[in-house]
Amino acid sequence: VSASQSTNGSHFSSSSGGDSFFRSVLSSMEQVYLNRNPTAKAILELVGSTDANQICYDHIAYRTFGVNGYGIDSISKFFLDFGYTQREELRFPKKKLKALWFSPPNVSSINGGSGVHGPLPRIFISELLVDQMSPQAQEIIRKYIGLSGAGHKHTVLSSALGCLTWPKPSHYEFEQLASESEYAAWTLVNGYMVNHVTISIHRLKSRLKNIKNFNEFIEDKGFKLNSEGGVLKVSPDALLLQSSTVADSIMFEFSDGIKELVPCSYIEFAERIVLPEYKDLPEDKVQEVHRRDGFEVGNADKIFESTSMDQLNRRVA
Ligand code: OOG
Ligand code: NI
Repeated sequence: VSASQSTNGSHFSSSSGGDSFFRSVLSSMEQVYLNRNPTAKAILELVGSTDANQICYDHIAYRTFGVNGYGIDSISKFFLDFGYTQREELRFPKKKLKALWFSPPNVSSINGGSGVHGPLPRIFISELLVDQMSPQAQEIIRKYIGLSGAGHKHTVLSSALGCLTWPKPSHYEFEQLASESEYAAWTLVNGYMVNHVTISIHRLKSRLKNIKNFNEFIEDKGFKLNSEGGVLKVSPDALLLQSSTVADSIMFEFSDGIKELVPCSYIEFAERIVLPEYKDLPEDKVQEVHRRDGFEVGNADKIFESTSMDQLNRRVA
């Protein structure tokens, strides 16, 4: 058994205590996310009421500092313990990032369950390659990680409670990091809080199950979508289509008393097209396993920009 494989996935079923505990933790993380991000909350309510159906999450994403045990592993452990399987790695050399994704165990969800009570989402976790940052940036990151003590052992708790495992930075330190990496600055003030959840567009029931219709609908309602490289991100095989909102901002009080808006989270949308080998399956026989799985570096690279100042300050045309 390779280290990356979960060994206990089969122990959990939808009726077991393990599954209900796991979903309760996800639900707490989701509550923190909804309370801090009014756009995500409004869109989930709007889509839920318009489509009159369950909303399934395609994936949930987190950001981390890849140093001294604070990286991907600090949060992936929890998902591996509850039956997830480690999948492919993605690299973003220019952004100095690495990511891994994890597929969920095969537990049947409560029929018609929505969000964290529906089919379990994939998990996407990235980390900043801290060793590749400038000495100044490394000094700031290592300072807060040092002040966090054993925080790396309790990342899931911090995500579910909605607090940082390290003290608040000064405004100057935040700006220093932001000038080098917006990802680093985001992670310093948002920690392990959910970076985004993604609505599974193809699992909607109305005309919104087509992502082009969906994007149009969302923009007509006045929401701003991330336009980096075009609103719709399309994988080279044309089977994974993604889009996302521009992140909300939240008032943050820095350690020196300065209060300023900082980017928090966004919401993403993903349509997974049926694989060529299953294209003749009748529509009512098509399941998630028949569709394009995984992620795409080219799409992800642009979705990361959903929290960038360029996107936040953009005016809607
Ligand atoms: C993650 C961006 C990538 C995807 O689905 O490819 C992504 C992030 O902003 O942390 O979400
Ligand atoms: Ni995503």
